[in-house]
Amino acid sequence: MSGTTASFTPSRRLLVAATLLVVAGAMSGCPSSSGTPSATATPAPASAGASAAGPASAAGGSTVEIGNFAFTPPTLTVSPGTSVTWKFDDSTDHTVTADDNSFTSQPMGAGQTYEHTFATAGTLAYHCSIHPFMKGTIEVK
Ligand SMILES: [Cu+2]
Repeated sequence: MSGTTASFTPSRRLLVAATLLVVAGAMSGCPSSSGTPSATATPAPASAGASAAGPASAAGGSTVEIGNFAFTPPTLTVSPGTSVTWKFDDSTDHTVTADDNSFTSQPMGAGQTYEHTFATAGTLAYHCSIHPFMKGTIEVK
């Protein structure tokens, strides 16, 4: 689904080019021009792509993934006003609950998201109220 269009392998490209040349030669019916079929016309840079550099994350927010009974990343640094989205993707429900109870989510399961905007600078620890050993931190600065 990404933009990587690895269509032709170089060898297949050459094959196609050679076939075309042969066909063209046969159609022209002129065997005299068989000096050296200059197949070097279009080198076709094989390494055009090397494009493994997809944009890591969409701008405008930050995301914490919840899976395997852990918040990832455990500490997320954002600037004031950032909306943080927690993506629940685990086999059981979790919550996102601030240690100071300034915010909390409902217990949520895989596929759900919870969002909270951090308006002011500070360090905010949070946890899962169902599994208190799950801890995370949002640093706003
Ligand atoms: Cu949990």
